[in-house]
Amino acid sequence: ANMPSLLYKKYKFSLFVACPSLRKVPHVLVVHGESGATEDHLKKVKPANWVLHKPPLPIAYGTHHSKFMLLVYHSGVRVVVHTANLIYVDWNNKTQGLWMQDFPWKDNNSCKDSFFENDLVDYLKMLKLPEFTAKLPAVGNVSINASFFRKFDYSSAMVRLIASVPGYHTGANLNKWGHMKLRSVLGNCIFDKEFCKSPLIYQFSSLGSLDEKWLSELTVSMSSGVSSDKSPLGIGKPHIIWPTVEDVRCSIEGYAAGNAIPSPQKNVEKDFLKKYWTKWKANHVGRCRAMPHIKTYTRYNGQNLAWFLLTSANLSKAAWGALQKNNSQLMIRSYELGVLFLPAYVKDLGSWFSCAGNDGTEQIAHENSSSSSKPWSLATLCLNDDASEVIQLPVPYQLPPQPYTSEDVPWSWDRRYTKKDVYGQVWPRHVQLYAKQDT
Ligand SMILES: *[C@@H]1O[C@H](CO)[C@@H](O)[C@H](O)[C@H]1NC(C)=O
Ligand SMILES: *[C@@H]1O[C@H](CO)[C@@H](O)[C@H](O)[C@H]1NC(C)=O
Ligand SMILES: *[C@@H]1O[C@H](CO)[C@@H](O)[C@H](O)[C@H]1NC(C)=O
Ligand SMILES: *[C@@H]1O[C@H](CO)[C@@H](O)[C@H](O)[C@H]1NC(C)=O
Ligand SMILES: *[C@@H]1O[C@H](CO)[C@@H](O)[C@H](O)[C@H]1NC(C)=O
Ligand SMILES: *[C@@H]1O[C@H](CO)[C@@H](O)[C@H](O)[C@H]1NC(C)=O
Ligand SMILES: CC(=O)N[C@H]1CO[C@H](CO)[C@@H](O)[C@@H]1O
Repeated sequence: ANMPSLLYKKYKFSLFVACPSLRKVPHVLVVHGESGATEDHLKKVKPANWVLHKPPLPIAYGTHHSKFMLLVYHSGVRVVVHTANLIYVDWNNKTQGLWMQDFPWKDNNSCKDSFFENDLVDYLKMLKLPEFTAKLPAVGNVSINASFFRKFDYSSAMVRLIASVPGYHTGANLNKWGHMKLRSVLGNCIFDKEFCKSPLIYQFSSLGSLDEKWLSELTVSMSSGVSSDKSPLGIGKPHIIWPTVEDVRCSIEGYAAGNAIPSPQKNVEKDFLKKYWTKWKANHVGRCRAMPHIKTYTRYNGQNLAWFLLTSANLSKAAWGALQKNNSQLMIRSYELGVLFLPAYVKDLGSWFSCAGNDGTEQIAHENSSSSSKPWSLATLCLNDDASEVIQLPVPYQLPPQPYTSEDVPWSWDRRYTKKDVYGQVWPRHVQLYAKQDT
């Protein structure tokens, strides 16, 4: 009865098998990045209630890489941003991240908007969604397009959206996407003094062809923000968390896991990168052997976090964008979507609104104004402090990360590895899991 009416998601075949109930949803809009035989097959086998849409990719080597869902319920909308493809192995054998929050319909005539709403609608507009009409219990026949999503009240949003869309972004759009969006959002935030010059983590599952100049451009964005005395936090030292060959060999999938860590030697084995390598260690959450497909970026001091970003974006110019023309233009190739956790956006909600509640109507989210005025802070699960103003995020790796030793070799997928893995296999190994390998 309270079935979501719409779903936007990067397409993967196994969805048909895994989720037969999706056939009962009146409208499913699938935003995908497939082409060729996979796209043809998809068109052939799709149920009648599915509308397929491939967003424009105006720049070569771009992909639609975002992983998110907008689920429209009788009572509101559920927004889900995650890192896993809709395939078995991604959800069962890897480390992934998922964020979600439910938002109620706005009251009639409410014109309350929010950063979250504007960012979401701006992003959806860039996807050039096909418009269609749906009959929804809450509002009757309604046209479904990007602006439709303004009908929900996102004022309780706990995160900011950080998206990438392909294009040459200039002028007012320079700070709207990619790492320049992150730079501008962080630049408007005040952080605790403990984060002055504190280090950064870049953690992802595919490494683009980088150079030092671009990496410092990205690091300027990641280091953005001011401390309570209004002085800039200053540049943080980046650490790259990346699995070693031994991590992949000994993982629960063996070398096969390397298929989803698709980076060639020429990208991985650059001399200037050596100083950044640190290990994937996740004993505290039991995920050492579940290889990361999650992508996260954060700034930390001890177990405290200035901010935390969960995203689809790899460490690549295609995903984050590269400045051009004397820094007046940001060129981005791909679509990416992430959520940025910031202490300033944590709200003390008296109760959580849930779309899946009995009828959804009684659970309107509201801020609890009577609570203490101590500012919120973010931390890992390892912080030994149960102060109620601390939000502990399930950061999957241990901080601080340990640097590689002289024996550690960063994983690259086009080398030969002859030491047998847990399944007695060597690499290269042909892994046919689905038609087209996605990173
Ligand atoms: C909004 O207006 C519609 C009719 O226009 C009405 O059915 C509905 O109950 C109203 N919703 C609220 C929350 O006031
Ligand atoms: C809603 O749309 C359906 C067809 O899409 C139509 O049959 C129906 O009359 C419409 N209802 C209203 C109230 O416009
Ligand atoms: C988009 O949908 C909204 C509400 O669903 C509707 O009011 C608006 O006219 C539509 N916009 C366009 C450009 O068709
Ligand atoms: C997932 O891991 C399990 C062991 O935990 C293994 O049996 C299975 O083959 C793996 N699946 C894939 C597709 O790698
Ligand atoms: C580049 O931009 C800077 C500051 O924005 C400006 O001072 C400088 O003249 C520009 N250089 C060129 C070559 O346009
Ligand atoms: C608001 O916060 C106070 C103090 O934390 C708590 O005692 C109270 O129960 C909260 N009110 C609601 C409605 O949750
Ligand atoms: C889809 C996507 O953005 N993946 C990128 C991750 O980084 C690699 C570089 O190794 C790119 O080739 C992929 O396109």
